[in-house]
Amino acid sequence: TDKFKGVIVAMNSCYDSEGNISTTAVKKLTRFLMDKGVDGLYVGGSTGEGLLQSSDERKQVLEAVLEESQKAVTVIAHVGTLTTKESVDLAIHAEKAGADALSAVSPFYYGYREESVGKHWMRIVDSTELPFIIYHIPSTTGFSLTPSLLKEMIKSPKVIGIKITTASTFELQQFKVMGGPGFMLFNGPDEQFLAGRIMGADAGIGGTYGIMPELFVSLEREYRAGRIAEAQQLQYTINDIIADLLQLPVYAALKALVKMRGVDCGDVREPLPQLSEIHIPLINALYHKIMNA
Ligand code: SI3
Repeated sequence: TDKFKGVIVAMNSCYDSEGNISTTAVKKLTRFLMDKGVDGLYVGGSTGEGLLQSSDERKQVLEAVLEESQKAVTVIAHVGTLTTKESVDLAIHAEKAGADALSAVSPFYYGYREESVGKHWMRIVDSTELPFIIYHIPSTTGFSLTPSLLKEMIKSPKVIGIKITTASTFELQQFKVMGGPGFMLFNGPDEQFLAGRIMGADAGIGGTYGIMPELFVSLEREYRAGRIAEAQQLQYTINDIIADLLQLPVYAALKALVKMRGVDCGDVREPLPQLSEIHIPLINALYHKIMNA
């Protein structure tokens, strides 16, 4: 449906100076992104540090986002954890709190096979009435979604799509076809947002959108209007920024830039790498690039 189209920000979580969740800052970030015209928010994913938080903290973040957004944008709750029980608990909470959809990475650490991953995901799916978006990110989980598991999962009408964070638009397109009519693909790598859209992604979910929402909102608008040359130009501008970002500890850099854009979300949680003095000049240069783009 249209609810899941366009620019969906994988938003940061916000902490206070002591490192505790700051619901005030989460709401401020939600407002900032909404004011920029994004279509949706993806809460507690990779950029959102969900896997570095307790369940209770994850619930606090999601509730703050939902309180501030008041249904004006689509909110997808990432509920992936290491245990089925905890993910189901987060899913049930997300439904009660008013999220529009669920999403989860595959369970990791023990190197699960397809059968176990499928069971885990389906237990989450069956725990609520919400639509579910598979989060396919083999680079961090070590698990790669297979066509056979996808075929199994889409037997449930609640499984509405895949968020695909791999560099292959071929894989994206193949999953799109496999899913059949109405099945949605969400582009993961922000540096190929346009490529993903052209090959069949209905939307993008990304972490760098948060520091330059204007650029992604414009890119999406140009793409929808069929102005591909303009869209490509915007993607080039974005990629010049992302290329610099990738020289830095990315998640920490995103938070530094979100702060420069007016919302202090604190530092990333350990063991994620923090910024150091040597990174500051590049961060400042990046900020200027973004503001002058
Ligand atoms: O869950 C999330 O935070 C995401 O949306 C992940 C997203 O695909 C990001 N990838 C990772 C591994 O975090 C991208 O937004 C990524 O940061 C960006 O493309 C820069 O490479």
